[in-house]
Parts: sequence; structure tokens; C-alpha cells
Amino acid sequence: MDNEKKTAPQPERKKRILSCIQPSGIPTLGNYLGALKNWKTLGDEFDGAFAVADLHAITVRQEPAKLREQTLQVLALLLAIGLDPEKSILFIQSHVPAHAQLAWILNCYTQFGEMSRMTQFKDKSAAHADNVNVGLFSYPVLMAADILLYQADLVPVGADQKQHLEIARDIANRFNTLYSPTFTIPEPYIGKQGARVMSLQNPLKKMSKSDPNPKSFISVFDEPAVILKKIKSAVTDCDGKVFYGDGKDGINNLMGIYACCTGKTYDEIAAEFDGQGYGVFKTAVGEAVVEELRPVREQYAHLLNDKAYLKEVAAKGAERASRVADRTLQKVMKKVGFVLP
Ligand code: AQP
Repeated sequence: MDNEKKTAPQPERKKRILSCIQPSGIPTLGNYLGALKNWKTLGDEFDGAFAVADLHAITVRQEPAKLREQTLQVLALLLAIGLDPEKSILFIQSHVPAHAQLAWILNCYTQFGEMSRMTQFKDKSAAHADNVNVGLFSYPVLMAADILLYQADLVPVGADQKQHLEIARDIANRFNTLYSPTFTIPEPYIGKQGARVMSLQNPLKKMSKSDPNPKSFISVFDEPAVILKKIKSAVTDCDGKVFYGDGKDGINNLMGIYACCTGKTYDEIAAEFDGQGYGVFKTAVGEAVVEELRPVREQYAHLLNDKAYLKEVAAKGAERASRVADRTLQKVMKKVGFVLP
């Protein structure tokens, strides 16, 4: 009997996946098509932890009241896209102090030289030349702490975050080698390819929620009329033909958006709008975006009215996240040589 118990097959542990979004503005169609749209499937398939990364958001100056509002809006959005707070851990990063604590420790295991090579720091410090703060510089170390605290096996990464995941892996390997195995080494998760959505006003720049020009992005909560108007005024070219090609960055971007919303290929889209000009095409793209975002917007409106529920989700999420994160932090503190409380 005893032997039978010992040999009984154990259910395979689901891999843990971690993903975060900053409440640095209202999420855009880019955040949605590039990341959020896939998160529900990830939450179903893996042991998911999803955070509203408010600590990261203050690397760029934020208005306090707006940051508070946006943090709850993003949490409501995570629920609106269908993430289940009973299944996945949904939390607000600053509610789990272990993130800031581990980030400090990992800062002391990260070299200035390796951080200086981060291209996002170079881009962001150029965009915010009046506020090149140390937090902006050490942002990837906080991101490493976010990932390593949860012993995440997988992290979904877009092209712009690849370098940061590499740093997290380097820091984890360094710590594990110096002491003993402590952190799981995270792998990039290359899932269903999300679209890289570009600014509607400058298709060479990615669509960003903190872009000062509201015409450059579509917010996931924009009303249908606003979406249609923004797509109508998207920058294109004067060639007038809908096809995917060199020098057609504006049209390529709209084709990418339309493909993502309808599941059509570029060839099918080119055939559909053959000889019709950009006006008809832009209307179709606008309508497809409205339909894509409609269920999210409706769910979100319903959830945002229930602040008590959102606070409850945040509190339970922080408790579950802390249980995992504190275990890792204690291990690290012990290895480094701190006297445990
Ligand atoms: N334009 C985009 N196209 C596709 N994916 C995108 N993501 C962001 N913009 C696009 C993906 O969205 C996820 C969450 O991003 P984030 O909020 O953590 O940070 P970010 O990449 O810096 O997004 P923003 O909108 O550009 O924010 P700000 O303006 O504050 O810097 C990530 O998976 C990201 O790849």
C-alpha cells in the first residue's frame, strides 16, 4: 500500500508565467494587440501572475491623482479582458514590498557597465531629458526582481523587452553561481505573435500610452466615434493603393491592425481593397477596431463602477503574491548574510 502511494504519478506542475503593464497612461490598442489580448489564454494555460507595475510608472513623472486612477483602471482592464483572479495572481506591484526590497539587493549584483548598454534607457532619457533619474536607469533591475521573486519560468517579451530579460537571466545566473541555486532562470515566451502597433501620426515610432499627442494612439476605452476619427486622420502616403510594402509605413501599420482584428492575411486585405482608395480602407479598419474593443470596453465600464470589488481583488492578489515573493526574498536575505527578522 505504502509503495503504491510512493509511485503514484504526481500531476505535472504548470509552468509559471509573469507579465506586467505600467499604469503610465490609459492602455492603447498597441498594448492590447501586442500583449493583453493574449494574456487570457496565458492565464488559462499557465500558472499566471499579472501585475499593474506602478513602481515602474514613476520613472517618468506622474500626476499623483491620475496615477491612482490609472492603476485601478488597468486593474479593471485585466479583469475585463477575462483574467480570472481565482486562477491567476492579479496584483498591484507596490502592494508587495518584496519587489522594492529585492530590487535594492539585486542593484548590488548588477554592474553599471551592463546597465549602460540598455537601449530603452538611452531612448527614454532622450525623451525625458529634464528628468533622467536613477530609477529610469535601474528600471531593468526592478524588472529582474519582478520576475525572479515569482520563480517565473516564462516571460512573454516583445522585441523592446528582450534586452531586459537577458539582464534578468544574467543577474539570476550570477547570484546562483555566487551562492547556490536560488532563482529559476526565466525563458522568453514566444507565443502567438502579437502585432507591433505604430503611432498613427508617426508610423516609424511605436504607439505609446504616454505619447503627448492623443491623435497618435487609440486608447482601449476610446468611444467608437473617436476611434473612427483617429484612424481617418492616420498618416499614410499619397500612393492611394492598399498593399504591404517598402516606404508605406502608415498603410503597413493599418494593415497590421486590420489583420490582427479580422484574422485576414495581407494578400487578402490587398485584394479586398483593390482599387478602392484609402478612405474606404480606413473606415473598415476603424470599424474592425471598434468591434475588437467593444466587449472589453463594455466589461470594463461595468467593473469600474464597482470600486469595492476592485479593491478586494487587489487585496487578495497582494496577499497571494506576497506569499510567493516573501519566500524568495527570505532565501535571498539568508544567502546574502542578513540576520532574518
Ligand atoms: N505599440 C505597441 N505594439 C505592441 N505591443 C506593445 N506594447 C506596448 N506598446 C506596444 C506591449 O504592451 C505591454 C505592456 O507595456 P508596458 O505598459 O509595460 O510598457 P511599454 O512597452 O513602455 O508601453 P507603452 O504604452 O509604450 O508605455 P509608456 O508610454 O509608458 O512607455 C508590453 O508587453 C509591451 O511590449
